[in-house]
Amino acid sequence: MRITGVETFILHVEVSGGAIADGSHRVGHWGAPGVLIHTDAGLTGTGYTGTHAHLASDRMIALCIEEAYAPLLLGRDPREVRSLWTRLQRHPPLQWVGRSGITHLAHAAVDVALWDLKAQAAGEPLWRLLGGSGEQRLEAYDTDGGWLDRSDEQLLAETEARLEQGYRAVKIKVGSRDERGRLDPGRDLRRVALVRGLLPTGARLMVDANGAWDLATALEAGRALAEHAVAWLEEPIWYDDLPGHARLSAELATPIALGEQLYTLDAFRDFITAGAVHYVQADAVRLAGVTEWWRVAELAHAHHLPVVPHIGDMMQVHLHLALAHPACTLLEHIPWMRDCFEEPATVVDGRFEVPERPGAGTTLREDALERFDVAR
Ligand code: 0YR
Ligand code: MG
Repeated sequence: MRITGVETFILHVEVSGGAIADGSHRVGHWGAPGVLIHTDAGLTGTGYTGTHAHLASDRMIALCIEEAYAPLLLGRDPREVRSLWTRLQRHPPLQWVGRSGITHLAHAAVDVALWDLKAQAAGEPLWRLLGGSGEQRLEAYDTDGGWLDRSDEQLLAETEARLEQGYRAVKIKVGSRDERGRLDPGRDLRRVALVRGLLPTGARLMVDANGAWDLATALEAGRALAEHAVAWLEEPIWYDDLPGHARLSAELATPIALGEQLYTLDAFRDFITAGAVHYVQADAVRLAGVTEWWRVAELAHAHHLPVVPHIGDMMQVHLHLALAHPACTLLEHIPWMRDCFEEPATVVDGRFEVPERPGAGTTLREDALERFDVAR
């Protein structure tokens, strides 16, 4: 099988309610700049990364795929995906301009498309190609609620709705600010208490600051979280602050989760060996695809740390990865991109259905490009 064509797209889909806010971002759309890799076998692989739908940066990712990676892919056998990973990652002029950021996200899209092709060529869903059994019904935790721009009333109504849908694990955002723009952990703790009050015994509550707090706030508010039996505190402080996270991990009773902003296996090695993370939230579309994600998952597993992937792909690929990797027992749920896929990841009674279609779950519906591609 040979690669005969490389074609890019940029999907922008609206988030729930038209806008959401977390501790660092306000987002109206989710972005999925990506790639269709065509072959002489008649199979097409689909891969994409996840962004905040900023058209200028999404165009740079698409351009990187078209101009820099496509020439390295044309004529190659897509099933040699791990060798191609090294070819793209270690291409000297590209290595010079980026081992993270735009080039890395572009590489993620390509690697996912190649794994999609490899699984399609094998006639198997990716989880099976990777050796999973499909018997495990993976638990879902819901992230699409508890955004900072929602009122207390909305927060409570959303929490009730999530419980009715069958979730037994939910995440809410912290990192609130007052009207003068100062951090307001008092509001956060009040909201944590409100949600905890609604949850049945045994249900898990997680909180996510998206890097908004400073160390002093994280230490103080983090100690108060323990009273509400918070299952993890996610990205409390600046993403790259390894010593800060190591200190929080050592001093707080609540476990630390992070990883959605880490681009490389090297970054995860440093956080893991420093004891700076308990829940490893590796994201295959922030790392350079399935290939690098699997390495991080194995690294975490060797340290007996759970992997709870962040889902920059809006679950499609990560559902396969989480079904296949023994470090995963829980996966994040956000439904924003459901309308884009032939077989969207689906939760019933708080557990994911097992996908059956050959490939990585990324095949787009026929009308997806028409409806959501902002580059055409
Ligand atoms: C919006 N999940 C997250 C969204 C979400 C972010 O910035 O990207 O809240 O991906 O932190 O854990
Ligand atoms: Mg997060």
